[in-house]
Amino acid sequence: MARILVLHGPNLNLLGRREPGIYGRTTLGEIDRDLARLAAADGHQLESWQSNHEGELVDRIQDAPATFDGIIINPGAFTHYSLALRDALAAVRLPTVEVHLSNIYAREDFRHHSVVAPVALGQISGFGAYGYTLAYLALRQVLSSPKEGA
Ligand code: CA2
Repeated sequence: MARILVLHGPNLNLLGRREPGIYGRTTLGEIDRDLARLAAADGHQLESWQSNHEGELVDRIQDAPATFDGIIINPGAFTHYSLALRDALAAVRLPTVEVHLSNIYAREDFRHHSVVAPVALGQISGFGAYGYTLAYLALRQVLSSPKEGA
């Protein structure tokens, strides 16, 4: 049984209610519910959490190894500049998948760079809410593979 923490960064609580042309019509509640169902069907545990506050996200990442085996994170705008989030993810060393609803490389230049990507296993960008399902499948695969050297 794997335990997965899903973290959503700032403004993602507005999903489905504003800017549907960029971020789609699916609400964060719907994304979290679908992920929880997917994980439960596989016999895994999954908990989702959103915050608009950088320090709260850092706290959740720091606490994660006590309770979780891996992280799925959409850091929102923090993606592009939060060295605090990057350092926290690097420190805990849990397998992490970075998700973006939009294709950040097809948008403004300032969104083309992720400071989180180098400490993530990989990044999924541009598939809307389905990106979270893809991230879950990727993390499930990694967590079910035998550890090298074990
Ligand atoms: O595409 C993504 O998932 C982003 O992480 C979303 C962030 C943005 O700053 C990143 O560059 C890419 C913004 C999240 C804001 O979410 C909203 C949702 C609905 C209405 C307004 C904002």
